[in-house]
Amino acid sequence: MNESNFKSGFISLAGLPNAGKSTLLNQLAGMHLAITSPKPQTTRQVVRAIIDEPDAQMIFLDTPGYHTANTRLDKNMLVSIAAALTDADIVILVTDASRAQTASKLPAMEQALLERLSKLEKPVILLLNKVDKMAKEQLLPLIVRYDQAYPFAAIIPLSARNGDGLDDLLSEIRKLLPEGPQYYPVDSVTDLTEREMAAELIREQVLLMTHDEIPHGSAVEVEKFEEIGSPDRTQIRVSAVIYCDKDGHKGILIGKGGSMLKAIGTKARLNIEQMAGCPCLLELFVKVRPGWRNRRDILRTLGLETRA
Ligand SMILES: Nc1nc2c(ncn2[C@@H]2O[C@H](COP(=O)(O)OP(=O)(O)OP(=O)(O)O)[C@@H](O)[C@H]2O)c(=O)[nH]1
Ligand SMILES: [Mg+2]
Repeated sequence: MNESNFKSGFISLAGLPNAGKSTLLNQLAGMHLAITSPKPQTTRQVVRAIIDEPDAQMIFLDTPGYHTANTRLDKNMLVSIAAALTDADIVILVTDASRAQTASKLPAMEQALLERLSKLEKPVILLLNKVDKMAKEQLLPLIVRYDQAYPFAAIIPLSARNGDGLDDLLSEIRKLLPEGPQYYPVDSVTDLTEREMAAELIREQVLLMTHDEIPHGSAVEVEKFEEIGSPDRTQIRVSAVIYCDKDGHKGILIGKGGSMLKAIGTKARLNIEQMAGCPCLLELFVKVRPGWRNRRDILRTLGLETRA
């Protein structure tokens, strides 16, 4: 094939927290690369999924939900969104259509995001996500409302959860994708390391199993990631710390007689084993680090300090 016919590009998924961006990334990748949960602000870092086609390479970037910044962590998240938008060839704005149908106006933060996007002058595809949760006749007024709000390159109803509409999205992207090189070797799935994925899989269980302030106030650091057996590893040994904001949170995360930590560990271990393809021995600890979301040193250790 003539190399100049090869198409490639960076496609950033943007939108409000909980819109379904990470669910979409996983659906595109065909595997659980990015953690997802019903709690807003699940994603804290950009996660990439690389999709190869015979004559194209698409690099999807899942970004944190666009929100108001209160902590240094929030500000870092906004910086990483801004970078993903600046670097993008195509932007996909993901919106929860099942929620949007009840409002007559676009949410203020979504409006603010669109204003930002208009300055970047890139093609923006609107995804009306979660259509599995709504009646078809509710779609048309929504399409009209968004069409009036922004000159989208396309508006596509989709269910990130069951994959309906995915082919329409991919064919729209192929039309917009510029000619370009193969940025990553074929079959690179993501740029996350297994160690980073293990930390995220543990945090996912914290998000799913705890409530109130704890999900947002927790972070996970993998301190040890050992591979046993060479050249074919037979086991991995992971030792990780869950950081939390307050003593009270530590008590809840450990649970009565250690029950909560055990439940988090059991589920996370199964997911880590699936990711790694071998048995995993998982050790979990909980440490209190008050105000860690504003501490540059801790954020750096966690890989969440994006700013210079
Ligand atoms: N019914 C339905 N639920 C969905 C769909 N897509 C996502 N969800 C659910 O919506 C919730 C949020 O999904 P995420 O993918 O974590 O959302 P996100 O946009 O990445 O959220 P942040 O990382 O917080 O910005 C999860 O409970 C998903 O299972 C969909 O198409 N249909
Ligand atoms: Mg997410």
